[in-house]
Amino acid sequence: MNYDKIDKKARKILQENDRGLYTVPTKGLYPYQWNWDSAFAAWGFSTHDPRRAWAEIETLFTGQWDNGMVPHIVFHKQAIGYFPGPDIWNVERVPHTSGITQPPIAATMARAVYEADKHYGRVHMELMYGRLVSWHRWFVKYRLHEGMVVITHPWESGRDNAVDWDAALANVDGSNVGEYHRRDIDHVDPAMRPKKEDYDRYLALVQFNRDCGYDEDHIRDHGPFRVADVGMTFLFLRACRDLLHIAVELDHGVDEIEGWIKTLKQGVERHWNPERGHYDSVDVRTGAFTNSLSSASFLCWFAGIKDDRMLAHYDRIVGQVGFGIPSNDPKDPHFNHLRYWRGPVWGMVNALIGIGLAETGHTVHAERLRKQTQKLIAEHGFWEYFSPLDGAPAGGPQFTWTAAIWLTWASPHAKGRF
Ligand code: 9WN
Repeated sequence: MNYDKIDKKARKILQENDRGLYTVPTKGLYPYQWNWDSAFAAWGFSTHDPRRAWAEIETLFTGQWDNGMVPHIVFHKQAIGYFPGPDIWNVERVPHTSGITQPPIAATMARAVYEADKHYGRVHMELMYGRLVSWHRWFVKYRLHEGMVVITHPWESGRDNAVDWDAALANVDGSNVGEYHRRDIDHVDPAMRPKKEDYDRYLALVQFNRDCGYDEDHIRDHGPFRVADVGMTFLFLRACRDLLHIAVELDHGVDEIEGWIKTLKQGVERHWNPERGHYDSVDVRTGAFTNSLSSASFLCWFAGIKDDRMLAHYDRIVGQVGFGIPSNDPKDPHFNHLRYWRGPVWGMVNALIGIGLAETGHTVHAERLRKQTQKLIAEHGFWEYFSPLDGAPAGGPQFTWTAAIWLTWASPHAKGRF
């Protein structure tokens, strides 16, 4: 295998998806700037172009709202290929944005970019610090429920049609959203995307949030969908730890962030589903566990939780499939190897799980996961996601975050850690 050639290809993908000061996740399917995709892109750029890496993060924060929220999409310019666009979200600010957020990994990736080149990065880190703190404050103020991070729309999780949301979504009425034209299935096989009944409900939730003027207090009290997402809690805990590290480095006070970490650790305990013996999401409106063992449950190590109880699940699953941790347990009755977040394996989730495993001392597991992901991408290409059964490519091609994690973690030439 010619890994130099694959490294080159990965850099070329970042370059081709680069719109100057931000990258799109992939041409056609996703023509705007997405929140956590950009954080991964910055990490990818940090391997060869720190200046561009900082620009990516700074451009993302041009979309930050006055209340601190960083939206899941920033619509820097009108594009026709994606629905719902800025006209549907109807957020009155420039640049236009969506009205919901996404996994807060920017602090983690900003730290990674900073560590890659501290001398150049110092002033950028100083400029970003306050904005990162204000986004984290927004989460703490509006989105913590007993220390767990709550999402008000499946798109916020970044795992749109995961089994975790099934029961909660069943209570959302999607029958009155009117006619609309989905653009995603103009680009990708519908069998690899969420179903129409999911989309109707996604739109109903967009309309609810928009029609109350994105009033978080109102959404908390009356919103039809509120789920504590185990993935968001782990990623936010990790991001708070990274923010704490940055605070020390820049000589800022740490008490507030330490308080958040303490609260989130209590939340992590509430995510433990004792009946099924794994970390799980919780439907806040009913108090019920979602009974979903997804790849997000394995982000515990990335959050710094030293918990060997998840290892037996891990070994069983990777023993069953060949390319890391799939987005849904292969033995779950809803498992579907190609349908998006209900079975496929995602390279960048493997990367986070692998880094977590290595950091918590599970080095053999970590190395095996890295090698499996390396083989997956080297043999099948830089796709959005893949079948965990045979590695078949799925979703969009030439994907930014798959290229980014290749350069930072999966390539034999990569650092393989932060
Ligand atoms: C909705 C861009 C995004 C990712 C998400 C992924 C998918 C969007 C969609 O694509 O979601 O945000 O329209 O399907 O689920 O994680 O950020 O790559």
